[in-house]
Amino acid sequence: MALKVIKSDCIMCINSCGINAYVDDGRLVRVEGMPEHPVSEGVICPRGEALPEYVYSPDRLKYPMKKAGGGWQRISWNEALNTIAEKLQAIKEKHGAEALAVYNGSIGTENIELATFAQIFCGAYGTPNLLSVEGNCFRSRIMARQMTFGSYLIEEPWNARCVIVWGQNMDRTRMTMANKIYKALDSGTLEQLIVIDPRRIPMAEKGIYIRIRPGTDCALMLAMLNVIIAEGLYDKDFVEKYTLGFNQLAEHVKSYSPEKVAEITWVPAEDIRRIARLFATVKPASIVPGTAALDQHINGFQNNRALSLLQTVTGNIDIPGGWVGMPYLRLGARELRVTETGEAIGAKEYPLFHGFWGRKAPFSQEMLFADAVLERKPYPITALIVNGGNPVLTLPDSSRIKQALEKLDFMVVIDLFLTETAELADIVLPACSFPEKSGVGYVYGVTAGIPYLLLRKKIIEPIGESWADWKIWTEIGRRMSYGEFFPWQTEEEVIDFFLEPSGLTREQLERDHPEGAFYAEKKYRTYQTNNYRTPSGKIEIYSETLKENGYDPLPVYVEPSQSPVSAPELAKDYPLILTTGARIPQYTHTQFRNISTLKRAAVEPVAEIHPDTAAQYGLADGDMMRVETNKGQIAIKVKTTEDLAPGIISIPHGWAEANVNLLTSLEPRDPVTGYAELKTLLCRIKKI
Ligand SMILES: Nc1nc2c(c(=O)[nH]1)N[C@H]1C(S)=C(S)[C@@H](COP(=O)(O)OP(=O)(O)OC[C@H]3O[C@@H](n4cnc5c(=O)[nH]c(N)nc54)[C@H](O)[C@@H]3O)O[C@H]1N2
Ligand SMILES: Nc1nc2c(c(=O)[nH]1)N[C@H]1C(S)=C(S)[C@@H](COP(=O)(O)OP(=O)(O)OC[C@H]3O[C@@H](n4cnc5c(=O)[nH]c(N)nc54)[C@H](O)[C@@H]3O)O[C@H]1N2
Ligand code: SF4
Ligand SMILES: [Mo]
Repeated sequence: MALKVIKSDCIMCINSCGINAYVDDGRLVRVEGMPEHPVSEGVICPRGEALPEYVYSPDRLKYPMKKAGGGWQRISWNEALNTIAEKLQAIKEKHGAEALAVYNGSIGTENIELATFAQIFCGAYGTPNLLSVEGNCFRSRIMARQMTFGSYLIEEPWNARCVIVWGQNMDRTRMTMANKIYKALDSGTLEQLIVIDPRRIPMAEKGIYIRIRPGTDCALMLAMLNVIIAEGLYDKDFVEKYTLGFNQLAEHVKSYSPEKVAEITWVPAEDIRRIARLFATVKPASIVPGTAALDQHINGFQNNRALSLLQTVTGNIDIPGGWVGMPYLRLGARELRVTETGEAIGAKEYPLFHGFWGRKAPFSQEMLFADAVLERKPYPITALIVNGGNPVLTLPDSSRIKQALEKLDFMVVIDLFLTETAELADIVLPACSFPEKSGVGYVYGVTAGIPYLLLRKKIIEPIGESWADWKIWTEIGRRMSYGEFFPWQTEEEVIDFFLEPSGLTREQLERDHPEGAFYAEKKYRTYQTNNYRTPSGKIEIYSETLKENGYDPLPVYVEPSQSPVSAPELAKDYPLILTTGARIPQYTHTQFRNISTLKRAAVEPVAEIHPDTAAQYGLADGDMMRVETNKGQIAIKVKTTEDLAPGIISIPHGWAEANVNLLTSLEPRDPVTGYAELKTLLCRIKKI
């Protein structure tokens, strides 16, 4: 039988690359990149290529199971769903709806059906505690840009003449964007590339490389603003017409001289001047910032604010090649409701994370989850449903998270595999992988700023008794008499509901545009006709909203909480800098260690360290060492590299056998977003 090609997209990570999936007699046999996809342009990574191995993995959960007698026992869907419905009802009656939390991991970003149905369920049940990955990823930058521009503007580096790649190793994490940047460099349209990173990443070879001390970026941003303003290199006309608070900023950044900031950041003053001048004069210019690398700091929110101000004062806003507004769609939003009853955990501590200007966010701050379970603060959480996530390995302070998960009265995990988190559950439910169900690919708008949409086709039949996430939530909801919130009978109806705001129909996408379609045109220079959607209608350089809530209205540099400057006593015991969560192309967070092609290419966890630092501790490549912070210790293999500055240890996350989150902490946190510090801690090492 001839091979059939199905055009779809891959959501094994946030890139959501377009794919051509080859099916032979109902079986997925091969996956290639889809050249005509405007975001990925034919690029895929080893995970995408391993998709057949992933979907047919013998480790897949094939039927619902319950914990019994210390092991797992197969049960029917009916028994699983009835038990869940009964337990959830009892919990609500005993403790109130907010005692249930639902955790959506990273997969909730690219899989909008999963995230939307979890949210509909939370709304119907009445719990405000939807713990989302947004509690430590991505929302910081969205919030900062919204607060500055009124909406989430997105970088457009492929049209820029100058690009700063700031804390993003896109050859490993965002190959689709790397591809666009390399193409622009090759064609000569991109003239000036600047890389700011403690690691000499591959892209650094193509431009100016600035090696920075981790966690000090805000100081560098403010020094660049200092130079740009002092030397009159800012866009006076733009600033005058469209912004508010420039004079306060000019005054504020006077105290961040390049000389002073050079001492903080390790970046020489002449380099600070050089990159500031280039960024301000080679136009258009776009800063492409890392998501985790700049956000997961004590000062992460202000990093994002300061980046917005660099774009603003240079007038690189809403022009091709700058940061640009997007015609967003609110897919699925019609049925969403943010629960009005009960206050989400973290709502008091992080009010802006929960919403501002009447725009309420549906999430609660996951960093406070363990306090609620273990200390009943501000009230007890006694049950958890994990829908696509592995928090026991991915949240900071794994010991405390594990303790909290073990204390829960009831826990359900919906996943494809029996993960480290699922092992702790009372019931596990088998979810379909994405090729076993239909969906809508829409994440390109938010991540790449490209208003494109694709029908994610069902490619193969579900494995075992696995179900699509939307169906699982619907069936639990119906058993709890929330049927009115879940009116959809078929997957087609679900897709139609999601597509409704797009103006595109399922039939059009299936028949005429299997490769996907643009749902709108991007517009530039809209500020000439429209106001910004901030309270003042202008770009708010000085933020009254932040001030009213007790925060710095202009970004202020704050030392990482663990550093020789902020914690000299701690630094005596723990003299090295620990940065966590460097990614490699084979894995997404905790996933895919069971896929043999991928595992063969990246067999075990390694800690990267400069050879000189290793030598100081008598360590060489392949040795085992103990890494210890004030939180805990792990054993891990040494890999030396001159790409990192001496004195820094870089350890990836997601490995159960060397779980770096045994070394991280749930506090202190960014005061605005509640994000934890994962990129700059102090540690010590010892050969073992
Ligand atoms: N120390 C440290 N910790 C970190 C980070 C760091 O840099 N350093 N990074 C953080 C960041 S940025 C993130 S985003 C988080 C990620 O944290 P998590 O999202 O908790 O981690 P994942 O391993 O991606 O978990 C996703 C799970 O979803 C399952 N899954 C996949 N597809 C589906 C599906 O369709 N349905 C269902 N039900 N399940 C599915 C997978 O099998 C997997 O078990 O980790 C964070 N943790
Ligand atoms: N293969 C793969 N790709 C992924 C993921 C994955 O798990 N695997 N996860 C996805 C997700 S959810 C996310 S959030 C993103 C995360 O990715 P991002 O945060 O966008 O960044 P990365 O591309 O991992 O690169 C981080 C770079 O920042 C540098 N860095 C670390 N700390 C600092 C600092 O303080 N300042 C500066 N200037 N640089 C610093 C590191 O040295 C590294 O080179 O990746 C996404 N893509
Ligand atoms: S980068 Fe790889 S895993 Fe991520 S969407 Fe693309 S092909 Fe899939
Ligand atoms: Mo993330």
